Order: sequence, then C-alpha cells, then structure tokens
Amino acid sequence: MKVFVDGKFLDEKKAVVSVFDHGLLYGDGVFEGIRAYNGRVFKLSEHIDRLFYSAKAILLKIPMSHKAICEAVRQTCRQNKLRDGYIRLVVTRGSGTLGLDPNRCSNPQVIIIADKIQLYPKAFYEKGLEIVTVPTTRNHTNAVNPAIKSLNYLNNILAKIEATNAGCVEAIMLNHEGFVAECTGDNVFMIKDGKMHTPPLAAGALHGITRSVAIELATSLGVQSSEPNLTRYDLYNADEIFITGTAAEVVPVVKIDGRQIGRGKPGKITKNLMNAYRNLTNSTGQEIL
Ligand code: PXG
Repeated sequence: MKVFVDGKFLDEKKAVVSVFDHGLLYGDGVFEGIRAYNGRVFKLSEHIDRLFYSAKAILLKIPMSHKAICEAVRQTCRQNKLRDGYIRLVVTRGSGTLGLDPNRCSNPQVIIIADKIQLYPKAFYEKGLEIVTVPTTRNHTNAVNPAIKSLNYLNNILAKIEATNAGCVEAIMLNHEGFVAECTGDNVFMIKDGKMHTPPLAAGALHGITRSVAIELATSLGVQSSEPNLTRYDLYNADEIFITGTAAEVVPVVKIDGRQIGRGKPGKITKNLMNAYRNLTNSTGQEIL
C-alpha cells in the first residue's frame, strides 16, 4: 500500500511521522473518514470542508488548498487501485518541542490512507442493533467541541469501551445536561408518528455528513424532520431508531438499555432510508478515474 505523507507517496512501512509530532504527543490535529464506492469518492468536497472547519477551530493552518487535498485523495485511491474502500485523512500539528505550545511546531503533516473497508456484519442491518447509554458524558461544547473532528478521541473511546463491556458495538452518549448527543462514531435518529428527529448539533454532536444526507433523503421521501433536544425517554418510546455514519452507513437499532424499540425489528422508514442511501452512494461522488 502507498500512503500519502507530506506531499509524497510512501510505502506503508516507510509511512511514518516524528515521535515529536504534537498529533502523537497531544492528540493535536484533525481527521476525516471518507468512503469510496464504485470508483467515486462520496461527498468528498463536504468532507474536506469539514476538515477545514475542524482545523480552523483549533487554529491549525492546513498546508494545502481544498482543491489540492481533493485531488490528493483521488490520487491516493488511484495509487492503490482502490475503487471501493475507506479513506483516512489526518492533519497533525507537526513536530515541535516537549511542551504544549503549538507555535513551536513546524511542518503540519497531511496523511492520506486509502484502504479496504471492514464492513459491519450483514446481521446488523437485517436484524438491527442493541445499544446502551454509557456513563461517560459527551464533551462540553466549551471544552473540546464535539463538532471538531480532532485526533483527541478519548471521550469517544471511553464510551466505546463502556459499550463493548456491555456487549454492544455502539453507545448512546448524553451531554452534561442529560440530553442525547450522539454515538461514539455515529449520529442517532428516531422516528415517532411518521416524523424524524435527531439531536441538534449544539447538544454535542459531530456535523455528520451521513446525518445531513439522511435529513435530505427523508425530505425527498416525504418524511418531515426536526432537531429537538431528546432524552432517553424519547428514544425508548420511539417507533424506530437508526444510527448514521460514513463507516456504518444507516443501521437500524432495535433495543436501547433493554427497552425494545417499536416492534423490535428494523422499521419501514429506516429501511427506506437504507435503500435510498445505498442508491445515492452507488451513483454519486467525485470520480477517482
Ligand atoms: N459522530 C462521531 C463522533 C463521528 O466520529 C460521526 C458521528 C458520523 O459522521 P459522518 O460524517 O461519518 O456521517 C462520526 C464519524 C471509524 C469511523 O473508523 C468513524 C467515523 C467515520 C468513519 C469511520 O469508526 N466517524
């Protein structure tokens, strides 16, 4: 595999960054997770927009233009003959001294890995997931804002460990006020009486690309959506629940904290959205060529 590092394509064994890089020392950097389907990169421009927004929020100047990064992503796919897969884009603060000061860092590193994707088992999509609420609270938006897709994912990792310990693959994270925020690597949606609801971004959620697509697709299917604050009670009494993310796509949820959701199987609107999402990912995106 060839990995893009700092403007060059390196063999995977030689694709390394300095141990003095603040990305490693402090989790000081940003990233994106992107998918390619059928020789096209899905929502590439939107992912790179978000990368720049994350970088701006942490005062990190990305040493490439939006256009150059889009091109480098496609080039990395070409180098690896990848038509379907997962692209991990990372920008670190670069190497500096053993102190926090980011001003002592030079050479922010742009890293692009294009690899095959480990898909979730089919059963997740056919039968639906059981998930749990976990004790770790979502970061306060005035701390490391969850809208920033930063390299500092410990808050999410702790929640993921708690979910795994409970025998689940995803977790519902609540914010400091007790409202539903999102999952560890996915956004969450509920359907009640034919309407769709998802937590507002201010509750402490990532501005998910799949989340935006789900809202657009729902509209095109005639399903109204809104973004109210939601509690666990609202989720427990939903007719349908599903989670969205680049890796997971759209996955039905049939049980939360031991409460069966709806009829305990993937709901109709969820299934319609799963189909619509599949059609969109297979027919749109920036061509790799
Ligand atoms: N919330 C969080 C905290 C995320 O990290 C999402 C929601 C969904 O956003 P998108 O834009 O993907 O719809 C994410 C994205 C992985 C992996 O390896 C995680 C994400 C994306 C791709 C891969 O677990 N998280």
